[in-house]
Amino acid sequence: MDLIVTRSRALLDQRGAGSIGFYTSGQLFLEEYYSLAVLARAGIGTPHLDGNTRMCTSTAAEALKESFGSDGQPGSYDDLDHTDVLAMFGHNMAETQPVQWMRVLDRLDGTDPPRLVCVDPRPTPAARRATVHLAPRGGTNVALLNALLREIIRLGRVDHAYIEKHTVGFDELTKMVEPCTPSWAQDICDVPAARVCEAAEILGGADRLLSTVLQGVYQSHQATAAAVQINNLHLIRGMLGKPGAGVLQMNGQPSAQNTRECGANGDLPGFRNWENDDHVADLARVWNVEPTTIPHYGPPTHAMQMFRYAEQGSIGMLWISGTNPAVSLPELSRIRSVLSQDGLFTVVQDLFLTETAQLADVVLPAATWGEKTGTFTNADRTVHLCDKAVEPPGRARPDLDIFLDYATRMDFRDKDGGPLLHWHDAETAFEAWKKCSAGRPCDYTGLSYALLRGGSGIQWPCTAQAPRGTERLYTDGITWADPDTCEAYGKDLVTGAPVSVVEYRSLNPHGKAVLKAAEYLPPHEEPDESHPFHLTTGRTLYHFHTRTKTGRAPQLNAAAPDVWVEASARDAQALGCHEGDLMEVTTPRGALRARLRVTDIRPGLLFVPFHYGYWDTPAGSRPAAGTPGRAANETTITDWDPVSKQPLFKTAAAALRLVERGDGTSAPAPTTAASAPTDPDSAPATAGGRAAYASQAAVAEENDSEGSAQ
Ligand SMILES: Nc1nc2c(c(=O)[nH]1)N[C@H]1C(S)=C(S)[C@@H](COP(=O)(O)OP(=O)(O)OC[C@H]3O[C@@H](n4cnc5c(=O)[nH]c(N)nc54)[C@H](O)[C@@H]3O)O[C@H]1N2
Ligand SMILES: Nc1nc2c(c(=O)[nH]1)N[C@H]1C(S)=C(S)[C@@H](COP(=O)(O)OP(=O)(O)OC[C@H]3O[C@@H](n4cnc5c(=O)[nH]c(N)nc54)[C@H](O)[C@@H]3O)O[C@H]1N2
Ligand SMILES: [Mo]
Repeated sequence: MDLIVTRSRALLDQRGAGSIGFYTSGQLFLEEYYSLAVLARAGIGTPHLDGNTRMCTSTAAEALKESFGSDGQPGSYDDLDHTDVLAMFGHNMAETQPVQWMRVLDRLDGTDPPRLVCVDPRPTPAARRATVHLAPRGGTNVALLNALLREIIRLGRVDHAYIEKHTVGFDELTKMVEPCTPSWAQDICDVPAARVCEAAEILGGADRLLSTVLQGVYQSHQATAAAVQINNLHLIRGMLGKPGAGVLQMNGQPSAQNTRECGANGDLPGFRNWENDDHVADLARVWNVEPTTIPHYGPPTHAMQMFRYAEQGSIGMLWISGTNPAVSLPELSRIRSVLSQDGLFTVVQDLFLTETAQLADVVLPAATWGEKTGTFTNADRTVHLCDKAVEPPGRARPDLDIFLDYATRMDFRDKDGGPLLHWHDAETAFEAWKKCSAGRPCDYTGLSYALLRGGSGIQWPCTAQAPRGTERLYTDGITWADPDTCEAYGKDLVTGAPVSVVEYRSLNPHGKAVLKAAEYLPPHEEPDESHPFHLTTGRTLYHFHTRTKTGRAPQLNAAAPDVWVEASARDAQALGCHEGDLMEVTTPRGALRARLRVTDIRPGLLFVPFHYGYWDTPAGSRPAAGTPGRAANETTITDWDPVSKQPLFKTAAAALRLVERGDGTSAPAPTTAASAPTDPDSAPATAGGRAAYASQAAVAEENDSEGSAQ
């Protein structure tokens, strides 16, 4: 910590606040993000603070800002119990939110099952249960959504009273989607026009429509444009703010919502608008600093840009907490070279010696949930308290303690000379955050640790007026889109150029929801002769991200011990390849090697899970320059959605070739998931084993023997 403080002081003296950057997570606690945001924005005074939420949910946030003027999930998870049509867009819920999926299975197998519409190019478990499954070409969501909107408008399945009262922009939207016929969409998306019509019938006929949206939408070149069309679907149908009718622009990580609320991403805390001087002044009042202390002369720096600054040398210190960018960022050869530069002082705060930590100058061992206390907020605004259960091992410390220690050593002060971070533990940090959230959409002022200990989660806003929290937003009109209160004035969906306050005022003077239309644009990288496949990447049920935890859980690891590549039977046959063959997947950025799994995936598409870092994990060896590794991100591109700046992990052009015939052993891919083989006999079924069973007695016995060993 001495070394970090010495280096920070030197950089601040010599090169100013812009030479220090912070890249954090969607997996810490609210109290930790808030402390980090205060120390970075008002202590250091740097615009360079973002989360891995940039890879994850920046599109969710941006889509909510575009449509409703502010971040904040309109719907509630409880809507799953009431909906009559559930639509999933680019969301493999059964594998990535299995607890939620159990709730859906209860509905699907219950007395009054909802109809399920699933938009995903892979045969996910949800797709297999869907009433209508649309499997579009990758990167064509906007074309498909525009055709669906067109059909719904054409059929007159719109709520004109709602549109009139609560929205602006319906005429522009109608005009934009008018030429987008189902047969036009068929040509672009390669989905039969009849299926598009069928889906439009179901979506248009729903009494209580619930949509969920995730990475199949967010990680592509028109991410925000597509996510906004799903908001539009709900707005034109008046499907918001009532039981069963809502949009869930989902989050992936457990506390990504908190990263955004606390402004540890590229936004200001409390969904304040960095372009609104009153909002900045209000934040300065909360922190008791001068407004000029808080950088707001331009947009806060997004993560992809921070790595660019580090590459170019203007950022001289990068503090990475709770994320493993040497596996999770696109174009890994570049990221490795950025992180290994002599000129960059890298601090990594993690539970394990990850691929990223191995490249760091200083590693700070952190404690994780269960070893520390704090709150986290779900995608549907539900706040939970997570109490410490055990001591952290060794010298690991809670992230909060690490940040507070740094702030103390740096002697950050407010304008009266008092400590800038005047809290000392999780609960006092929470109390400080409550003051910062007051009067904003994410108002926590009615919450307390005592209240949160009293029962399960409570949804914000929770205030004196709404002491039990708020189940759904926008039950009575749109509340945060007014030009004076909104978090953002929006951006052009094609270029990302900001809409000015003057334009916003004239477009939306009364603070209604904005129906923003977008024309379809083809993906930036399309298959060609040398790279004939479309490559997409994502997740499997049994692993979480870069496997720092799940790779250490024997049962999970055994279910999916190594990387694989999915291809259709048609493509495998054309290449003369079979289940278990060792393949090389190449894009213009790099290559990876993986065993082949033949599935019912859409022909022309390849899928690689992104969980596997360097070879021989957990603390593996780095691929030598030029040799193929196994990480999906060896192949992905440094490119992002112009609005949300979220990278394009889902669309690349790739070549596939055989390296070595398999010996008859199947690919290390689960059979219970989207990776299920077309031929069930080609791979042994993924099954649990003894290690999956635990009894209270056995656990108690184990604890006893550990206790006596200590
Ligand atoms: N088991 C497990 N669960 C997790 C995680 C994990 O690592 N493992 N991570 C968590 C996190 S942080 C996140 S963000 C979520 C992510 O959860 P999801 O978004 O559900 O997961 P992904 O596998 O990234 O992508 C979802 C689907 O997008 C589809 N897709 C690809 N291209 C397109 C396209 O162009 N259009 C459409 N409509 N679909 C497309 C893919 O086929 C894939 O099935 O999961 C969370 N839950
Ligand atoms: N190709 C491809 N790349 C992707 C994606 C994709 O779909 N395809 N998805 C993207 C998405 S949505 C996401 S969210 C990212 C995820 O990418 P990462 O954030 O890099 O993935 P994780 O493995 O979850 O890394 C979290 C790290 O935090 C550590 N950690 C856990 N809890 C704590 C804690 O309490 N404190 C501290 N200090 N550390 C902790 C873990 O050990 C781990 O090393 O990957 C992105 N990258
Ligand atoms: Mo994510």
